[in-house]
Amino acid sequence: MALAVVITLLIIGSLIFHFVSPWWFTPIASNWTSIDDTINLTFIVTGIVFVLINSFLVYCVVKFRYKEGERAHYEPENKKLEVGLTAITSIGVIAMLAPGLFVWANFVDVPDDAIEVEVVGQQWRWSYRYPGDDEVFGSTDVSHMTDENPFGINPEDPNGQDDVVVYDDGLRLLKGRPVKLLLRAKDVLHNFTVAQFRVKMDMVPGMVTYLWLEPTVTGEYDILCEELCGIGHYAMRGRVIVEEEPAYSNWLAEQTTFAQTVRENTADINTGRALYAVCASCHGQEGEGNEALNAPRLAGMSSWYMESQINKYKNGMRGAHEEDVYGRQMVPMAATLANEAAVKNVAAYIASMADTTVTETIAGNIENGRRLYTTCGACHGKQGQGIWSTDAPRLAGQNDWYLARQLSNFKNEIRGYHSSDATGKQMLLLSKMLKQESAINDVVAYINTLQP
Ligand code: HEC
Ligand code: HEC
Ligand SMILES: [Cu+2]
Repeated sequence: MALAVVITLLIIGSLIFHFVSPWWFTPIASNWTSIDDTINLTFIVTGIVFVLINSFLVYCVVKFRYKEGERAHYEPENKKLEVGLTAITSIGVIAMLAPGLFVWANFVDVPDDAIEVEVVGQQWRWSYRYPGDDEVFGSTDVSHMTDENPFGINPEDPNGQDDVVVYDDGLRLLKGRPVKLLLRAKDVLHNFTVAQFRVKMDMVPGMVTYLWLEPTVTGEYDILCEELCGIGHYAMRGRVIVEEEPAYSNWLAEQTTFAQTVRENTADINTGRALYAVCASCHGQEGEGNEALNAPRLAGMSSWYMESQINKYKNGMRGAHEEDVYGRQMVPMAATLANEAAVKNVAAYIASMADTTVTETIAGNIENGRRLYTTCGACHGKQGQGIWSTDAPRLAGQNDWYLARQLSNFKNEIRGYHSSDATGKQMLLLSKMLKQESAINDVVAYINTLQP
């Protein structure tokens, strides 16, 4: 009898939970209400079956419970019952699956007026490409991929010159206009998902997969990777911004084209050397860093990382938090670099500087640090040498006091918190794995032992 009561409570509890649960769909922001309808239909069918079967169980437990002197009746075959159950089950299964086929037919049939946008996934970031004024994408190939050409666009292809490349900003879509997203992966399987759009698709290296949708609500949503794609998988976040005209076209017109990124790449080290004179007062003549002035070593840092950080200071993504005492000092200094060319030139000069040696100031449990660093090495490299394809800078040979301060800045969310700072946000998420106070010192002490 107690069992019957428990099962009854289970049925009632499950129904109540289903209807008042706070974990429900986020408000939909695309045309794909049919996906919600099929999910709801599945809930209805499985819900009815759940209630019927469990109620039947309760009935049996009560009706056929043990009674003195009564014996079970053995009946292995019952044609009528079997035919009936098979028929009802078939109807239920068809009701759940058939509507999905119609939705799928829509899903693979992209409207003719859809805009095409390419999304590229890699461990662990997203970047986007628009076809430009000619509305045709340039061809791509892995053999063209370099740190200056992460999409691998064929430099000889005239269609590729006006392609708009977006690395650091989010994906922008136009409200009310169907869009076909062409999905590519550079390294492993990823999966492009925006919960509010209801559609998702795997990204497979060597293939171009696609999905289409029509954004219906303006706003900003998270892009998630829903394929477990490696150790930093959870840090693979992006954002999509749905806008109306003219904001969308204005934004698109401001972005750099592939041809522009190639042209800007011819950095001039001598001009950079002259610009560095300002920097030397804090970072040192040789770029060796100066602990008394809290300025880290710059010598030998790769130009892509230097550029990204200087631009972050310029755009308010770093050094803007009021508790970021040291970062704030860098903001006016970054502002002395008037344009993109100046940033590239000084970064190229810094990258050309010879390595300097640093003195250790931090002690910690190196064994524990080594254990913690296994995760870090996936992005920063086993020897802390830095890896451009993961956007993770070199750590080996950096001033340890600076590394420790950055780690606590990330942990306290005074660096990497800005909504446009995708790479900073990754590191912010990762820094949370250094839970104990001593973990920062341990991992930094281990980094001190690395020789790239
Ligand atoms: C007034 C002293 C000062 C001057 C001058 C200065 N910096 Fe800095 N810089 C700092 C400090 C302090 C930090 C560390 C910020 C932090 O701890 O968050 C820093 C950090 C940086 C970083 C980040 C390094 C990293 O590993 O992320 C870069 C890049 C940088 N500076 C470049 C420059 C360049 C280029 C110039 C010259 C245009 C310059 N700095 C001039 C004080 C200065
Ligand atoms: C998912 C990839 C990833 C992993 C894993 C990762 N990092 Fe990072 N890390 C980054 C990126 C990207 C940046 C650059 C952030 C930016 O652009 O502001 C960064 C920046 C840093 C910086 C700042 C360096 C500087 O010059 O300012 C430190 C220090 C750092 N990471 C340490 C670590 C440590 C320690 C771990 C392991 C606990 C770790 N990282 C794990 C991606 C990663
Ligand atoms: Cu992924």
